[in-house]
Amino acid sequence: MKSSLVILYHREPYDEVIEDGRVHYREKKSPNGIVPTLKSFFSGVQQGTWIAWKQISSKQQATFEERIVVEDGGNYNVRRIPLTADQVKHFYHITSKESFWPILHSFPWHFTYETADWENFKTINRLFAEAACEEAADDALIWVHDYNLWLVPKYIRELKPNAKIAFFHHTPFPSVDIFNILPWREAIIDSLLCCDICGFHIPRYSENFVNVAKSLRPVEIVKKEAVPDHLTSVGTALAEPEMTTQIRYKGQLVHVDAFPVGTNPQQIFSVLRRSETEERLAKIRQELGDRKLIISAGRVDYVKGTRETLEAYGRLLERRPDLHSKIILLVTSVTPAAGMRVYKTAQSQIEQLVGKINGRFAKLDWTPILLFTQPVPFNDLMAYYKAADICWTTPLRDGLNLVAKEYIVAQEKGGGALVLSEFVGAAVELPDAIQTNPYSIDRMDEAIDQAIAMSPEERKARMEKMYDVVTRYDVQCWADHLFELFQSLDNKTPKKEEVLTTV
Ligand code: GDG
Repeated sequence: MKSSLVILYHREPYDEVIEDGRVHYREKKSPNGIVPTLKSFFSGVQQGTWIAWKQISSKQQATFEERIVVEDGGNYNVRRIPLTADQVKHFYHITSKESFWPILHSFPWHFTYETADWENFKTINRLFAEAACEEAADDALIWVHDYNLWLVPKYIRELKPNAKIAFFHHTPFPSVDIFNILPWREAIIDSLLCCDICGFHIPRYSENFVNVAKSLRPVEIVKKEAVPDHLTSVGTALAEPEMTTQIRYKGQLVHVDAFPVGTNPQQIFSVLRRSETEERLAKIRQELGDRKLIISAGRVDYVKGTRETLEAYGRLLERRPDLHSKIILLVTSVTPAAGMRVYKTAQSQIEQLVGKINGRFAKLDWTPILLFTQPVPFNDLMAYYKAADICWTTPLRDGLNLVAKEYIVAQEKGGGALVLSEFVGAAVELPDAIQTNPYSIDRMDEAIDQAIAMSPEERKARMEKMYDVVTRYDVQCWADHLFELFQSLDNKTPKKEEVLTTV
């Protein structure tokens, strides 16, 4: 049976573990904001397929299963594209992470061209497109995720000219001056201009995309709109007053849209209600005693600004001896995938800095920073979010930042405070966070001081407003928006109820 929904995301939705000679599929351990979001999207699908790569050795080729069925909250096939270790290294670890990632996050000085393998990238993107066309029903929704699969829309369009293709960028999309550093910019933009829908988290990114497209190709601007009321339109670093919502190129109408990913509040509530989470939370609170907990969670990555956060914490302890023994900073800084040389420097800088600060301030009964470099189980993470007085999430650049939204949900209108970078997509949705500029020592210091000093009344008032936003614009709302957009394309598109019952 062909699928009515085909999702292409390069990583598999589970970890494959071999125990007692048998293969088991387990919840992914490494932190990743995208996999759980897309998994929840499948929860009500009648027939869906997820397409990902799978690294296999030559010995495994003979017994490799291309398609497997996953039953974790939704029934769907996973179609696996077998790749060699060398292909994975050059596609993901090098070309994606050392060439595209720095450009997407406006770190052009990290961009490397010489090691990129564009031919391998094209080959793998073509394999994904071919698999999608084999799996998709004629009227299927084919939804491609993230920059690793930038060329897939073009290849699908060649193989299946009438396919309905949506693309969503989970990262920022940089300004035209930065994006055009990529020597492959025309091929990427030509592919994105083959989509029916090209989605981004926020209007700044979608406008950046339109400006890049305009700079490289004679695209026609068909429609512009004011940004939706719930997104900040003026006065902050990523605010944008209006957005282009339709462009046309070579007869293809592309709907350009900005709809930030939401988190899954129901999942967080159900985790918080589990007895083991309640016990964990009680234990954390008991161990904390009178101490305040600040949490900073995320993957190891220079864009996440963990070094800048640690430096700000060091300065805080330096100028506020009154806080010694009274606060603890819990940092999760977990390597997302093994073997990425790009993260080695970031990780060792973090470890050194933690050692330096703890070495300078620790007492026998107080360690100022707790650093976890192994993934914290999701239950425990939610208990930490709930227990934390402050969530400090100040990336130098981040597409959205789900950590901020998860913290708000886990607080359940409690009295926590959120210190948030102005340079993450979520800042446009959360004007009630304490917003700060992680590039500025003064702004970072002021923000953490403000969070520590904020009255319980003000914390609660701000948290309530943010909770309303995050629970209203949740992952369900995100999925609904895409389906509404899809339905508006033409009436041949399957109705949402025909593809999904619930998300
Ligand atoms: C990409 C974009 C965009 C963190 N530490 C642990 C752990 N986490 C979880 C968090 C959160 C996820 O990892 C991180 O999500 P983010 O959104 O913050 O960032 P990315 O993974 O970089 O995601 C990002 C996102 O896509 C969605 O579009 O927001 O901008 O870069 O869910 O809670 N989870 C566990 N243990 C940990 O130690 N279990």
